[in-house]
Amino acid sequence: MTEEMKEPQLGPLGCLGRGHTPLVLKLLFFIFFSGLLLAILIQVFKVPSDQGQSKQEEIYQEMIQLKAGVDRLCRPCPWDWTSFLGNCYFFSKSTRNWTDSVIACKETGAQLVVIKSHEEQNFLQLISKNKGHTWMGMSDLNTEATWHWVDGSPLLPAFMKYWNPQEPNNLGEEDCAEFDGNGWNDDNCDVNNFWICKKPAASCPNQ
Ligand SMILES: *[C@@H]1O[C@H](CO)[C@@H](O)[C@H](O)[C@H]1NC(C)=O
Ligand SMILES: [Ca+2]
Ligand SMILES: [Ca+2]
Repeated sequence: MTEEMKEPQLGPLGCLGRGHTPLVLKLLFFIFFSGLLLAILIQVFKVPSDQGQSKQEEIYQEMIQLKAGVDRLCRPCPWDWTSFLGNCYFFSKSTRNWTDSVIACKETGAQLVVIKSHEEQNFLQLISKNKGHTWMGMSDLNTEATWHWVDGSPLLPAFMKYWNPQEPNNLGEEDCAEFDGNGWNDDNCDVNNFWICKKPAASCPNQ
């Protein structure tokens, strides 16, 4: 009887007696676990996004390096050609007559060299002096003593100083211009000489 009476009393007493403490504890636990859960959730979502960002950064860096590598592979001039002031030059290792030299250059998408500047002239003259007689893209085949470049432009007076002394002399019909020693000479077009082809350099990034 006593135990039966106590039981229903204990229930409400227990609840009432310890009523405030568990509620506060429950609240504290709720707040604590909510905070913990939030922290875990933040970690769970933050870590992959951080890794995602660093992965992106890694790929970006690799792409920059790859582009730099490709840029280094880009060459302003073909292999075996020499780059000078924005143009590419091919210095032949064999010899041909003037007409065949014109053709040889055309076949590589270039022109038998047309000289446009004094720097270029001095550069080509020096190389040819060390090598031997070398054709340039200039002749008076159309009209004797009227010199034209293969691009159709006339020989400008500013460049006439490059003729060697007493040249051009048209000795026994000489209609093609060559590098000869320190300057130019008109020579028989059938003679086999070295030749120089010229074409514009390709534009490469950061070069
Ligand atoms: C140039 O050389 C080629 C090949 O040897 C020859 O066929 C051609 O007739 C020559 N041209 C001149 C103008 O000498
Ligand atoms: Ca001539
Ligand atoms: Ca001559």
